[in-house]
Amino acid sequence: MSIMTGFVIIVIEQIGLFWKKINPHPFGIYGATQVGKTTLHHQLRTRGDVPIIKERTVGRERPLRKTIKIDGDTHTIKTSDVGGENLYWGDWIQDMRNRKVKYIIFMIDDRHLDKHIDIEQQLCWKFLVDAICSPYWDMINKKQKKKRHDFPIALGIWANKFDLWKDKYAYDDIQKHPIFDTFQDGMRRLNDRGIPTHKYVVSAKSESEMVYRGISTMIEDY
Ligand SMILES: Nc1nc2c(ncn2[C@@H]2O[C@H](COP(=O)(O)OP(=O)(O)OP(=O)(O)O)[C@@H](O)[C@H]2O)c(=O)[nH]1
Ligand SMILES: [Mg+2]
Repeated sequence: MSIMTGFVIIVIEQIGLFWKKINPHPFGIYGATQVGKTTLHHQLRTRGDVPIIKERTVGRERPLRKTIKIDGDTHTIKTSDVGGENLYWGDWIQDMRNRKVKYIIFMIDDRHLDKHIDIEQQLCWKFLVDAICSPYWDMINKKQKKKRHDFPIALGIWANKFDLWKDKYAYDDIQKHPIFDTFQDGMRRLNDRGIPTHKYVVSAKSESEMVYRGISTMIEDY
């Protein structure tokens, strides 16, 4: 290989890296209150152990870039932290629409297994799946028809706080863990719409590598 060819390859690589940096992948992170969305945002910004977050997020925060590096690969993503209390669920849809979100992470924890009467996660999951699958942005009045590129590329269900529930329930294969069972129907509906889904397990508070690997898998596999 001549020096010139080597030089051209390096320049192309640098342009690729620069392009990735100025074109962050728009990620939307949603899920019921207290599942760990703000914690995940902190983990994406500062690799390490995230302090306990006491405040609940109010409304939708300004979108910010985050650069993650894993196995020599670098990805830049952009996310906006949104509250999970039910009065903010409408903000999730605004966030998807305004920022043209391409990858969605729906975070859950084990509250529905721990306390069967707590169905908050199932309710907001149904709300989100209905909104994504709807051909209209305004579902009620059947107005503002979506275009093809308005649908996300992929959705990941991320079961968070693994450190707290890993020994609580019996399972053979983590992919078939009962924590995901109740969300299966919605995943099928998304698949029927042509949106692939994946299941993932994390401890956003303490395991930065799990978080970074999950993000890079979504970008690279879909
Ligand atoms: N043990 C453990 N606790 C976690 C983990 N992730 C989040 N938490 C805790 O769960 C609580 C809620 O986390 P937040 O990040 O504030 O949750 P949120 O989804 O942003 O909540 P809203 O803003 O109300 O929607 C906090 O006390 C976190 O410290 C985890 O991986 N392990
Ligand atoms: Mg929050």
